[in-house]
Amino acid sequence: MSGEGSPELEVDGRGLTVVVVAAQWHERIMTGLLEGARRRLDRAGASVREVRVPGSFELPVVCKAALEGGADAVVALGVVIRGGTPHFEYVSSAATDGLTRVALDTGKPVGFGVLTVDTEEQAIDRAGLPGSREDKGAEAAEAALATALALRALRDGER
Ligand code: DLZ
Repeated sequence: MSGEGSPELEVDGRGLTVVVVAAQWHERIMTGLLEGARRRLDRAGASVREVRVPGSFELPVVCKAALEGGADAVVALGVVIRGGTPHFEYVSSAATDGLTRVALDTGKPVGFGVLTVDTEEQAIDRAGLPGSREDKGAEAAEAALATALALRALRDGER
Protein backbone atom coordinates (compact mmCIF):
# COMPACT_ATOMS: atom_id res chain seq x y z
CA MET A 1 0.00 0.00 0.00
CA SER A 2 1.41 3.43 -0.93
CA GLY A 3 0.72 5.03 2.47
CA GLU A 4 2.63 2.45 4.50
CA GLY A 5 4.92 4.16 7.01
CA SER A 6 3.02 7.46 7.02
CA PRO A 7 3.19 9.32 10.36
CA GLU A 8 0.40 9.97 12.87
CA LEU A 9 0.62 13.74 13.31
CA GLU A 10 -1.07 15.60 16.14
CA VAL A 11 -1.67 19.16 15.03
CA ASP A 12 -3.30 22.17 16.60
CA GLY A 13 -4.38 24.46 13.78
CA ARG A 14 -5.93 27.21 15.88
CA GLY A 15 -4.66 30.58 14.69
CA LEU A 16 -3.63 29.20 11.27
CA THR A 17 -5.32 30.25 8.02
CA VAL A 18 -5.30 27.55 5.36
CA VAL A 19 -6.51 27.81 1.76
CA VAL A 20 -7.56 24.58 0.06
CA VAL A 21 -7.05 24.83 -3.71
CA ALA A 22 -8.83 22.05 -5.60
CA ALA A 23 -8.90 21.09 -9.29
CA GLN A 24 -12.14 19.96 -10.94
CA TRP A 25 -11.11 16.95 -13.04
CA HIS A 26 -12.44 13.54 -11.82
CA GLU A 27 -15.05 15.21 -9.61
CA ARG A 28 -16.20 12.13 -7.65
CA ILE A 29 -12.64 11.44 -6.48
CA MET A 30 -12.11 15.15 -5.81
CA THR A 31 -15.16 15.11 -3.52
CA GLY A 32 -13.44 12.51 -1.33
CA LEU A 33 -10.17 14.45 -1.23
CA LEU A 34 -11.94 17.73 -0.42
CA GLU A 35 -14.02 16.21 2.35
CA GLY A 36 -10.97 14.55 3.90
CA ALA A 37 -9.05 17.85 3.88
CA ARG A 38 -12.04 19.78 5.31
CA ARG A 39 -12.59 17.24 8.09
CA ARG A 40 -8.93 17.32 9.12
CA LEU A 41 -8.63 21.11 9.05
CA ASP A 42 -11.89 21.56 10.98
CA ARG A 43 -10.78 19.01 13.59
CA ALA A 44 -7.52 20.95 14.06
CA GLY A 45 -9.42 24.23 14.50
CA ALA A 46 -7.81 26.00 11.51
CA SER A 47 -9.52 28.79 9.66
CA VAL A 48 -10.28 27.47 6.14
CA ARG A 49 -11.07 28.89 2.72
CA GLU A 50 -11.64 26.91 -0.48
CA VAL A 51 -10.87 27.88 -4.06
CA ARG A 52 -11.58 25.76 -7.16
CA VAL A 53 -9.39 25.82 -10.28
CA PRO A 54 -10.05 24.07 -13.63
CA GLY A 55 -7.26 21.48 -13.55
CA SER A 56 -4.11 20.42 -11.72
CA PHE A 57 -2.00 22.54 -14.06
CA GLU A 58 -3.58 25.66 -12.50
CA LEU A 59 -2.88 24.64 -8.88
CA PRO A 60 0.60 26.24 -8.49
CA VAL A 61 -0.28 29.79 -9.55
CA VAL A 62 -3.35 29.95 -7.32
CA CYS A 63 -1.52 28.37 -4.36
CA LYS A 64 1.21 30.98 -4.77
CA ALA A 65 -1.33 33.82 -4.80
CA ALA A 66 -3.01 32.45 -1.66
CA LEU A 67 0.29 32.24 0.22
CA GLU A 68 1.42 35.67 -0.94
CA GLY A 69 -1.99 36.98 0.13
CA GLY A 70 -1.35 35.93 3.73
CA ALA A 71 -2.41 32.29 4.11
CA ASP A 72 -0.19 30.33 6.51
CA ALA A 73 -0.45 27.19 4.35
CA VAL A 74 -2.24 25.80 1.32
CA VAL A 75 -3.50 22.33 0.52
CA ALA A 76 -3.38 21.50 -3.20
CA LEU A 77 -5.81 18.80 -4.35
CA GLY A 78 -6.01 17.21 -7.79
CA VAL A 79 -6.37 13.92 -9.64
CA VAL A 80 -4.38 12.91 -12.72
CA ILE A 81 -5.00 9.41 -14.05
CA ARG A 82 -2.50 7.95 -16.51
CA GLY A 83 -5.05 5.73 -18.28
CA GLY A 84 -7.38 8.63 -19.04
CA THR A 85 -4.82 11.35 -19.66
CA PRO A 86 -2.90 11.53 -22.93
CA HIS A 87 -0.58 14.19 -21.47
CA PHE A 88 -0.25 12.55 -18.04
CA GLU A 89 3.47 13.27 -17.65
CA TYR A 90 3.09 16.95 -18.57
CA VAL A 91 0.13 17.63 -16.29
CA SER A 92 1.52 15.69 -13.32
CA SER A 93 5.03 17.13 -13.51
CA ALA A 94 3.72 20.68 -14.07
CA ALA A 95 1.67 20.32 -10.88
CA THR A 96 4.39 18.58 -8.86
CA ASP A 97 7.30 20.79 -9.94
CA GLY A 98 5.17 23.94 -9.76
CA LEU A 99 3.94 23.23 -6.24
CA THR A 100 7.47 22.42 -5.05
CA ARG A 101 8.65 25.74 -6.42
CA VAL A 102 5.77 27.60 -4.77
CA ALA A 103 6.70 26.18 -1.35
CA LEU A 104 10.37 27.10 -1.77
CA ASP A 105 9.75 30.52 -3.29
CA THR A 106 7.23 31.59 -0.64
CA GLY A 107 8.85 29.77 2.31
CA LYS A 108 5.40 28.47 3.28
CA PRO A 109 3.91 24.97 3.32
CA VAL A 110 2.06 23.36 0.44
CA GLY A 111 0.21 20.20 1.44
CA PHE A 112 0.51 17.93 -1.60
CA GLY A 113 -2.76 16.15 -2.28
CA VAL A 114 -2.44 15.57 -6.02
CA LEU A 115 -3.06 11.93 -6.90
CA THR A 116 -0.96 10.82 -9.87
CA VAL A 117 -2.03 7.25 -10.50
CA ASP A 118 -2.34 4.65 -13.23
CA THR A 119 -6.03 3.83 -12.84
CA GLU A 120 -9.28 5.24 -11.48
CA GLU A 121 -9.41 2.36 -8.95
CA GLN A 122 -6.06 3.44 -7.48
CA ALA A 123 -7.35 7.01 -7.17
CA ILE A 124 -10.55 5.88 -5.44
CA ASP A 125 -8.51 3.77 -3.03
CA ARG A 126 -6.58 6.87 -1.88
CA ALA A 127 -9.44 9.38 -1.90
CA GLY A 128 -11.02 8.86 1.53
CA LEU A 129 -14.26 7.62 -0.05
CA PRO A 130 -16.31 4.79 1.50
CA GLY A 131 -14.14 1.65 1.06
CA SER A 132 -10.94 3.63 0.34
CA ARG A 133 -7.83 2.46 2.18
CA GLU A 134 -6.25 5.90 2.34
CA ASP A 135 -7.35 9.49 2.74
CA LYS A 136 -4.81 11.64 0.90
CA GLY A 137 -6.84 14.84 1.27
CA ALA A 138 -6.68 14.51 5.06
CA GLU A 139 -2.98 13.57 4.93
CA ALA A 140 -2.13 16.60 2.80
CA ALA A 141 -4.04 18.90 5.17
CA GLU A 142 -2.30 17.40 8.19
CA ALA A 143 1.14 17.77 6.57
CA ALA A 144 0.44 21.42 5.70
CA LEU A 145 -0.58 22.19 9.29
CA ALA A 146 2.35 20.31 10.82
CA THR A 147 4.80 22.13 8.53
CA ALA A 148 3.27 25.54 9.31
CA LEU A 149 3.70 24.77 13.02
CA ALA A 150 7.31 23.63 12.50
CA LEU A 151 8.11 26.84 10.60
CA ARG A 152 6.44 28.92 13.32
CA ALA A 153 8.44 27.13 16.04
CA LEU A 154 11.68 27.76 14.11
CA ARG A 155 10.86 31.46 13.72
CA ASP A 156 9.86 31.79 17.40
CA GLY A 157 13.11 30.11 18.44
CA GLU A 158 15.08 32.71 16.52
CA ARG A 159 13.75 35.63 18.56
C1 DLZ B 1 -5.72 18.70 -20.03
C2 DLZ B 1 -5.87 17.84 -18.82
C3 DLZ B 1 -5.82 16.46 -18.94
C4 DLZ B 1 -5.64 15.77 -20.24
N1 DLZ B 1 -5.97 15.67 -17.84
C5 DLZ B 1 -6.12 16.24 -16.62
C6 DLZ B 1 -6.24 15.42 -15.46
O1 DLZ B 1 -6.26 14.19 -15.48
N2 DLZ B 1 -6.35 16.05 -14.26
C7 DLZ B 1 -6.35 17.42 -14.14
O2 DLZ B 1 -6.43 17.91 -13.00
N3 DLZ B 1 -6.26 18.19 -15.22
C8 DLZ B 1 -6.16 17.64 -16.46
N4 DLZ B 1 -6.06 18.41 -17.58
C9 DLZ B 1 -6.30 19.87 -17.46
C10 DLZ B 1 -5.08 20.71 -17.12
O3 DLZ B 1 -4.72 20.54 -15.76
C11 DLZ B 1 -5.44 22.20 -17.36
O4 DLZ B 1 -6.58 22.55 -16.61
C12 DLZ B 1 -5.70 22.49 -18.82
O5 DLZ B 1 -4.63 22.07 -19.63
C13 DLZ B 1 -5.94 23.99 -19.05
O6 DLZ B 1 -4.78 24.73 -18.69
